Amino acid sequence: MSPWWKSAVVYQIYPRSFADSDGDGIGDLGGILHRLDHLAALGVDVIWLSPVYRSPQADNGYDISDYRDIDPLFGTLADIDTLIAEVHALGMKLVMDLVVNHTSAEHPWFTESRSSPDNPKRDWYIWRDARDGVEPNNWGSFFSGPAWTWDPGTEQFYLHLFDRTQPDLNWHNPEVRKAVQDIMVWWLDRGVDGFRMDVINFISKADGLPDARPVPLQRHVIAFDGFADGPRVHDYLAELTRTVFGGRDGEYLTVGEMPGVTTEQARLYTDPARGEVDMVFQFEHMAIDQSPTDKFEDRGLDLVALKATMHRWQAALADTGWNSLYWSNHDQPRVVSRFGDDDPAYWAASAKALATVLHGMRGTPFIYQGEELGMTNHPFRYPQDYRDLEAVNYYDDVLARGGDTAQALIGLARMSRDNARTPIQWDAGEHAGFSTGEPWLPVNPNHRWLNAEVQTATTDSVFAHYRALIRLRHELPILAEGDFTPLFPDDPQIWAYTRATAEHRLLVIANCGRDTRTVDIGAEWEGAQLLLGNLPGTPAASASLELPAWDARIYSIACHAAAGRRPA
Ligand code: TEU
Repeated sequence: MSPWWKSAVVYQIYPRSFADSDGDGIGDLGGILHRLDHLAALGVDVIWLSPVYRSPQADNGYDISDYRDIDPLFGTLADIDTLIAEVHALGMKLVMDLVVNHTSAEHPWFTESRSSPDNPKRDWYIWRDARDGVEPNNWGSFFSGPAWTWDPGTEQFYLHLFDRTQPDLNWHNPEVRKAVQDIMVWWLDRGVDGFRMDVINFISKADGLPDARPVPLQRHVIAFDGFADGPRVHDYLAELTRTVFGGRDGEYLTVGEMPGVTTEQARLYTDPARGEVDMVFQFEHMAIDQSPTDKFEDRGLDLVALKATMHRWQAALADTGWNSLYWSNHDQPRVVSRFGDDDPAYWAASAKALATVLHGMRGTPFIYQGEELGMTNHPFRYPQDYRDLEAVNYYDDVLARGGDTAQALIGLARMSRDNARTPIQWDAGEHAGFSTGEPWLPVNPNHRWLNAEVQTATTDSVFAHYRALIRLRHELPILAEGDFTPLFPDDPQIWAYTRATAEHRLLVIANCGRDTRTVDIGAEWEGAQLLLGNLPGTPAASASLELPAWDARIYSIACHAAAGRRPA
């Protein structure tokens, strides 16, 4: 029997920006509890909660100082118990974010580790001597500068792939692995239904921590070849699954967030026979409009390339393994502004068209909070508008090396993670119904017309379209199981593919642009039933379709011939 998560839809909550119950301008568990009806109405199966553990919040909770407590910003352990119970009562599941490639520098493990070279926890992190008076290798941090920070007290460098406040754990040490297992079991005992595992393909670093291939004009290099999919990562994940779930892993969901993962590696990670993770969250399609050496340098969207990468992943995991499908998360700009068209004339149709092509694919769809409303990028303008440490460090870095700050601001406005983190737009009122206090990041001014209250009361809203797509996934096994075949791969504006089982065929087709297009889909689709369209008055299929701007459709035909061939 197929695992339950193959026909499930996951919804990601970024708690800081979802809903605030106590008026401090920061979202919290009480706020989530209060808004669970929104998720029940949408029809999602699983909630993935971004980190709510105790944390200094340098990276908004991705820097954890106590894995067994809730940050007072968000509430208490009693609140999470209530949330787990309420989510279950509504028939949904709750998956926690597990951030264990690194801890916060304020975690007691690290305080001990840095206290002296012979502290028993010294080896829980990655410490090295200086090389010729500088960092031990040329690795750079994802958040600008070197991936090493000097500790004057013990006169060694420690490794941090992310911020200096996020030291990397040494997974080579069995005590570290045991400590992580214990944390996971502790949360399963509390009733959670699985984990989204942050940068989990980074936990095994290359032996000897070799220099990365140099990049011209860059002193520090993001060294994917040095830490992604390293030598022991598969062993560590298999060990984790074995020890934590003890054969009951089918009941739970594990999602490995894996930047830089290749399709070949993803097949290994998600091969059920190997018992590592259920699905990977990969990033190839998120890099399509970015320069390889600077994510804020916009290359523009090449739709043919975007389709090609998504289709390659569909093919690569067709027989073994499983894809997760997503357009956005808390680290990416809003998809309707990025790959769609947020001009008011095209905004709704393009949000629905993008949703349609994603949710028609094989894999488990993830919806990031606000995406179901078609929330857009924020009109950020000035350096001081940003809260995210990645954006702040990037700007400071450009400034320090005398770079083009005007260009940097254009890049940040398009790509900054803060675009995804503005408060959810619940209604047209003050602070968009997110909080009674001043929100930690400003509300998008378009909440006057773009908000949940309007959309849940409207039958042709972006929200209603997402709800319809989720319902289709629950009702039609073909969406989970059917084969995937791309059509018109070289067309720069039409995104189309078929899904097929022996009994049933679907055609998913979208015009990803403003110009009307006529597309010849062939006589076999003549008269096919329209399952879902995003514009009013969409007809049944004909051999040739006329698709206005951002028109998206799903057509269905039952294959009687195939059914007739079945043995009696
Ligand atoms: O992100 C991992 C990651 O590599 C990226 O998505 C990253 O945030 C981006 O490329 C930076 O340019 C995860 C979390 O999702 C992210 O929020 C955390 O900041 C990061 O790990 C560290 O825990």
